[in-house]
Amino acid sequence: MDYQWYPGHMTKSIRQLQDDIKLIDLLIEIVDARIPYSSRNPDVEKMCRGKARIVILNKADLADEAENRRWMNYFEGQNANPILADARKKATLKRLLPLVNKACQDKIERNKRRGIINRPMRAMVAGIPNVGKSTFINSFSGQSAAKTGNKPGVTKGKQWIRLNKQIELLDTPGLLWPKFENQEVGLHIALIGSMKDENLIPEELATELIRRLKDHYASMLADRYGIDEAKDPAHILEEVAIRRGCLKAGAEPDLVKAARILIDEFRSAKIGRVTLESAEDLVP
Ligand SMILES: Nc1nc2c(ncn2[C@@H]2O[C@H](COP(=O)(O)OP(=O)(O)OP(=O)(O)O)[C@@H](O)[C@H]2O)c(=O)[nH]1
Ligand SMILES: [Mg+2]
Repeated sequence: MDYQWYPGHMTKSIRQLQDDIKLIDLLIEIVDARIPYSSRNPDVEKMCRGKARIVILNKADLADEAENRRWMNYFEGQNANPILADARKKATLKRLLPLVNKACQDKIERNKRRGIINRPMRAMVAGIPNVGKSTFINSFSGQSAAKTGNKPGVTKGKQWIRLNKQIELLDTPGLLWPKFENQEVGLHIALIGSMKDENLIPEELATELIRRLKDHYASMLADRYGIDEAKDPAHILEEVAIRRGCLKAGAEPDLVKAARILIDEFRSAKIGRVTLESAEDLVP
């Protein structure tokens, strides 16, 4: 099947994003730690020239810890100011504040030279669907933040959340469209749940997931479902159905039901912490 992006209503959000980026000093790009490559937006780089950047590897609690470390190294090598995060946790935010200062250092110093002192940095969160943007803003603003309200002039109609003396956050996140350079990227986005499930074929997604787990996470499927991993993905799915009692009339294995279980248990990391893309593949 074709792993397509939400067609249609992206043009509006692109324009919105371009307008919002003009107002900010810092872009906080949230990516999914299980697919840091595919969940990054291809055009953000261009749109954010001259702005400070932070890359949040979110849902790191669901991703493979060894891969988390590799991705941190990779992004550090790109001076992208990365941080591993669970956006639901307050501890994440504590680690984030010093990073904001580091990322914005140039801007803060430029301001100082121009006599502008104590002006908070204005930040915005952006990311593809379901990556944790709202969760992040909620954790952040739940902390101690007060809405600073509409400000006239440059920020007509925008709500800013005052986090502390140093940072204000735009309270609506930017929705990014991911890259769709090939089917692999689309598949990964579908697997983590950032594509509308009603457009997907569960058995096909599950079979692709099984293929990847067999290759990169040997014995994970066997441990969880008690199946024989040597079999091919389609047979493994059938066995998962049988093991989990997913049967249709006439004791036929219900592959759709089994596929949904497998995908859910992958997405919630019940099956184990899995990263689908290795940073090593990007390093020459
Ligand atoms: N395990 C885990 N779950 C998270 C994390 N961050 C967010 N979630 C969950 O991921 C789901 C999506 O989070 P949202 O904050 O709604 O994502 P969003 O980017 O605002 O999504 P859209 O508004 O649809 O674009 C929710 O069920 C969150 O509880 C995280 O770091 N770890
Ligand atoms: Mg949201």
